Amino acid sequence: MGRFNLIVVLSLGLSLCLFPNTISAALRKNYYANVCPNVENIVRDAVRKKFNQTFVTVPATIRLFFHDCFVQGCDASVIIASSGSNTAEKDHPDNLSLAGDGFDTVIKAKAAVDAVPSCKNKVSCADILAMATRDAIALSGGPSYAVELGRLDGLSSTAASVNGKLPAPTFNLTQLNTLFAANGLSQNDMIALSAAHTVGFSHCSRFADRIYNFSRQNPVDPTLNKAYATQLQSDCPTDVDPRIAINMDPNTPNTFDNMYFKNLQQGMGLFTSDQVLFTDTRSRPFVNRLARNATDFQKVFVNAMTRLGRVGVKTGKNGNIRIDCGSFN
Ligand code: HEM
Ligand SMILES: *[C@@H]1O[C@H](CO)[C@@H](O)[C@H](O)[C@H]1NC(C)=O
Ligand SMILES: *[C@@H]1O[C@H](CO)[C@@H](O)[C@H](O)[C@H]1NC(C)=O
Ligand SMILES: *[C@@H]1O[C@H](CO)[C@@H](O)[C@H](O)[C@H]1NC(C)=O
Ligand SMILES: *[C@@H]1O[C@H](CO)[C@@H](O)[C@H](O)[C@H]1NC(C)=O
Ligand SMILES: CC(=O)N[C@H]1CO[C@H](CO)[C@@H](O)[C@@H]1O
Repeated sequence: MGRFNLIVVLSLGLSLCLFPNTISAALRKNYYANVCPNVENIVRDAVRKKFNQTFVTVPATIRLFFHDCFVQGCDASVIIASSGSNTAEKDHPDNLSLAGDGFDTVIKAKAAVDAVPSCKNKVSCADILAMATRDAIALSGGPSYAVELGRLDGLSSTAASVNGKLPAPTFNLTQLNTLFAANGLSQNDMIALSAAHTVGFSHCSRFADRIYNFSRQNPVDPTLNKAYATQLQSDCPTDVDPRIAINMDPNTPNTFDNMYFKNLQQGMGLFTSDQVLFTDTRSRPFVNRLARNATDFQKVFVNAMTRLGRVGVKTGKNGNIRIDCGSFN
C-alpha cells in the first residue's frame, strides 16, 4: 500500500470516529441497478405527469421530504395515515398544512414503480420520496443531481414524535442552528436548504405577527421591506380567510432559483426565520455569496440536500419496504 492509500484509510477511519451519526454506509447511487434498473426514469415520468396537472407538486413534494427527514429520519414515516388509536405524524398540528399533492406524488410514483413486475415492492417509499424531490426541483428550474438510495421505510409514525423536531417561522439564527445541528447539518447547510422557500406558499397566519402588532412601538417588523410589508398587508387583511396562502417568493414563485437570497438582501424574507439569515451578521456573508452566484448556489444546495437525505436513515431490522406507502405492512 502506497503512502497515498494509507492517508486515505487513516482519514476515513478518523472521520468515522469523529462523525459516527452522520455516516450512512448503506446509501449509494444506483442502489437499485440490479433489481429495478429503470426506477429513476419511472419515478421521473410519474412526477412529470403530476407536475403537468399542478405546480403545487413541486413545493408540496420538497416540503414533505424535509418534514420526513427531520422527524425520525428520511423513512417515509410522514406518509403513514392515522389509524385506530394511533395519530400519525402527518396529523400533528405542526405538520404545518402539508399539501396533499406531495403525498399524491409519492403514491402515484410508487404505483408506477410497482407496475413493473421486477420492481414490485422492491423500492422503498422513502427512496421514492427522495427521487421525486430531486425531480420536482429539476422540473422547476433547479439543479438535477444523483440521489443516494438504499433507505428503508420506518416502522413507526406518531404525532408525538413531531414535537420539537420542526423549525418554527419565528426562530432566530441560534434556534435554527441548534435544530439543524441536531440533524448533523451545519449553518451553511441550513442557509442553503432554506432556499426551498423560493417556491411554494404560506398561509397568512404564519407571518401575521410581522405585519400587525409586531411591537407596541412599531407594529410592522422593522426588518421587513416597507413596500413588501404593505403588499403583505393587502394580501393578508386581518380578517383573511385562513385557507388563503401566498407565494413565499414574490419575484419568481415558480422557479427554483437563488432569488430567495436576493429577496433577503431587500428585506423580502417572508418569515422571521428567513429574514434573520440576512440580518444576523453570522449568516449574512453566506447569504450574499449564494445571492451573487447562481451556479455556486446550485452546487452548495445539492450538497446540502444530499446531507439532508442521510438523516436518520433506517437499515436492517429497523425498516422494511412498504407495500402501501400510507400504511405499515
Ligand atoms: C429553516 C427553517 C424552516 C422553517 C421555519 C420553515 C417554515 C415553513 C413554513 C411556516 C411554511 C408555510 C407553511 C404553510 O403556511 O402552509 C413553509 C413552507 C415550505 N417550506 Fe419551509 N421551513 C424551513 C425550512 C425548510 C426547508 C429546509 C425546506 C426544504 C428543503 C422547506 C421547504 C418548504 C416548502 C417547499 C414550502 C412550501 C410548501 C407548499 O407550498 O406546499 N422549508 N416552511
Ligand atoms: C402534459 O400535458 C400536455 C397537455 O396539457 C400533454 O400534451 C403532455 O403530453 C403532457 N406531458 C406529460 C409528461 O404528461
Ligand atoms: C434566540 O431565541 C432564544 C429563545 O427565545 C433566546 O433565548 C436567544 O437569546 C435568542 N438568540 C438570539 C441571538 O437572538
Ligand atoms: C392587533 O391588535 C388589535 C388590537 O389589539 C387586535 O384587534 C388585532 O386582532 C391584532 N391583530 C393581530 C393580527 O394580532
Ligand atoms: C460561480 O461559482 C462557480 C461554482 O462555484 C465558479 O466556478 C465560478 O467561477 C463563479 N463565478 C463567479 C463570477 O464568481
Ligand atoms: C396533509 C395532512 O395530513 N394535514 C393534516 C395536518 O394536521 C391537521 C390537524 O392538526 C389535519 O387536519 C390535516 O389534515
